[in-house]
Amino acid sequence: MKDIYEPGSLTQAIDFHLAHSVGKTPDTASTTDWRLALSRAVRDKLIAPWFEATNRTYAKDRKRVYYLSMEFLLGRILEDAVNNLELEDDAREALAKHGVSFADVVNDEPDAALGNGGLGRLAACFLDSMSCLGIPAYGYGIRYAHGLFRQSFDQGKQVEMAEDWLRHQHNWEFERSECLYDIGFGGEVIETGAQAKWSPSDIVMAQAYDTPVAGWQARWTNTLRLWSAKPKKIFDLDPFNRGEYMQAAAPAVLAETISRVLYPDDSTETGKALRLKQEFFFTSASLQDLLRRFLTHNGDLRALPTKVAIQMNDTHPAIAGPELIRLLSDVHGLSFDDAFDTAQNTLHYTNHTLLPEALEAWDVGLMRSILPRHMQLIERIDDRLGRDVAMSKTGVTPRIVENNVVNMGTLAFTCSRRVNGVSALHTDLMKQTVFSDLHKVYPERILNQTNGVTPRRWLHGCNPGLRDLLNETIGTEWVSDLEQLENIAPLADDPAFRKRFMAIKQDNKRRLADWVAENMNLQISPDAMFDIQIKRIHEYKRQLMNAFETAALANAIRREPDADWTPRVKFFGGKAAPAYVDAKNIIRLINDIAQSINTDPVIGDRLKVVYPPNYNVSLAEMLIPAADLSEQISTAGKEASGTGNMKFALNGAVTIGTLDGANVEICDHVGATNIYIFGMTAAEVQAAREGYVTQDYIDRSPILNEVIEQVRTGFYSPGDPTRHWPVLEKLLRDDYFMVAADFDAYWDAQRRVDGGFANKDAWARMAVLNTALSGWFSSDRTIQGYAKDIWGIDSLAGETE
Ligand code: 26Y
Repeated sequence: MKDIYEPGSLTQAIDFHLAHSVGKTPDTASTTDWRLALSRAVRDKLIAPWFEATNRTYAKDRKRVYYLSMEFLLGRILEDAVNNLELEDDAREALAKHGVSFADVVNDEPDAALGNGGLGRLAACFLDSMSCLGIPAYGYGIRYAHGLFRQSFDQGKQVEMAEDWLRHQHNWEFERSECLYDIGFGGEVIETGAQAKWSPSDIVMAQAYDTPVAGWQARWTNTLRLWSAKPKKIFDLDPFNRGEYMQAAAPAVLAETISRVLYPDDSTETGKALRLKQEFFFTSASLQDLLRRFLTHNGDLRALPTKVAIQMNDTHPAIAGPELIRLLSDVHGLSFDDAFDTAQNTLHYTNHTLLPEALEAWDVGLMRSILPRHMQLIERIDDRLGRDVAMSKTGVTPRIVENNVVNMGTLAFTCSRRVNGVSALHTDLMKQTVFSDLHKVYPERILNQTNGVTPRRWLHGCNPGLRDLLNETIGTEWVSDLEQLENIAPLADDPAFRKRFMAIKQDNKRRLADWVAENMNLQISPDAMFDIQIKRIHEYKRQLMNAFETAALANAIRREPDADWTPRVKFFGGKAAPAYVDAKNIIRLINDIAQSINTDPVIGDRLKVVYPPNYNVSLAEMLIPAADLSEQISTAGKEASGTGNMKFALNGAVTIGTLDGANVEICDHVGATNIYIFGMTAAEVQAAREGYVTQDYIDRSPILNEVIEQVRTGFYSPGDPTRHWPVLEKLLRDDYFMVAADFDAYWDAQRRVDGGFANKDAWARMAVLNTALSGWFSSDRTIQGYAKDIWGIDSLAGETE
């Protein structure tokens, strides 16, 4: 591993790869060519630690973690690898010799956007942490040809375009053409005595592509194994020879459809059969693969739980329960009961949402037609659940199959040894709501693991200014032991330190302002407060409440332009699921409000609204370090955890938020005086549902009422006055997420924020304390919790060299 740190070697490696891997000379190389050459050079340095990690895992026969996830929202890989290997200075220097900018090269890389939002990004942070901690692990997912759609705005309306991250050579992965598994669909079950055999009518092949995931300083390197769908039969020559070219190509096209696109869907329902096929496709391939690996060193499959822990990232891989039971019993000959016990002791399930529309449920008919054997096994699992329920004498009646649908949450729960929520509040609500019956039957099963974020990408990588200040002040250990940030807490009272801390914030803001000027043709002042809400657009996240507050603030400024305003720039960023009409209407309204405010000379620099299109991981890396205020304003009880909230706090932004998800724990850690909490609690939200009338709340709030009237009369859509009526219609008919009820509390909290920001010293103190006291939100801490409480696994500690 020594070679990694040898200065100078990178220069030669880049030059070598530019010639030998890319086939270019320095004078003809484009930015992309340089990126490919640098990527190869950096990738080479991961290989030795990667092999070594594998060898050590085999040598010690260590237990492995398999993280099954439909989504891995990695973002850019090159810069992250450079950071983890601490090669930035070398890379910068090596490229500079050719007059090439390191920033241009890393920014040339398209994001690997194999995910929609929080759940997918969490999976990526977990991979990073498992490598950092030396936990032997595989991430298993789908190698989508097209990741999350690209978003643009046409007159304020969201337009979606196919994303194409693999168009240029993607040289982080290794294609494993020999690592192939058959994945069946449809057909019938042939039963002979007690033996059942599934005979599928269609077979698609899953082929592996491996990406090494290097941990901090390449102490350990794991693998992300993504499956790509390939046809069983490459090509049908007969129809081709008859000139029926389309027909000849059709079977291959159909097979490849399975890994073609990521469902651009955060919580609504879509093209059912294909999604179910995707879920089974990657789950089955992953299970076949891990069983093969287990069997190379072990004989008795009943010992599987001692060497393997499988984590199901939400219910998307929940078919793992019946599929593992099928493989263990139908294929490897265990009895059903042994297979069930083995599977259950191996599998664990994380729940990420309580929203009913995001809880997966498949029609029994659909399940039976695509996975007939699994449907039979699901019924047997349901019988076992029924027996446990009866034994428990709890009087509850949870079932997996109910009203002709398979409830995947109940299936996942029943097949798992441990089930976890993603924040303390969310876990409590799981026990009280969706899983209350199952919790009574299995009171030991649910536990909490509050989410976290990787400090490598979300501080060390994205905020070099702050990184350097921290290194200088408290040393470098914080990168892999984030709670050491507490050591800067006393410096919140040191004016010189505060000054440096805020100068870094100011630099980050200036960089963002330059980007906005260049890319959005809008001038914003870095002296204004940067107030940022970035996340998927969803009614429960209440971007609408923020938009209304923005409009109300503009009204107040117009009325009294010479009052003492705290200048603000409000940033919005996020995509709406293409089929989620109400969310898309909100995007258009925000863009119209932005247009109206940004062109109003009376408002000027007191308020600006910026909504950059195509929010993604890379944009987040620029926005978060530049934030003064972090908007975390979901209806209490609806945001399972949030992880953006943690990234902001870590980078010294102050939160305005409800007592929802992990905000509750952020408040506990940073202290109630360093956060702006407002609005109803989860319990109050429940209580307010009874007899809720939106209009009553609007009538009581002159500020909100004025904005609603403006929207209604076309103030933000002159020439098309009814344009935003659907937003109002929905709000008045069904304000399920209680925008109206929380509006005044939000407005008041924002005015407190104005006052807070005006006091520069007090604000800087809060900002420093947010960074100092957010160390607990490292995904390293989260993963240590999973390792100890769920997987029963040791980290690298005590095992080095
Ligand atoms: C099945 C389909 C409809 C579906 C697809 C994706 C359902 C849900 C999802 C994604 C959910 C998700 O991203 N949930 C988020 O997970 C984060 C990580 O735990 C949380 O921080 C966040 O609060 C939660 O909304």
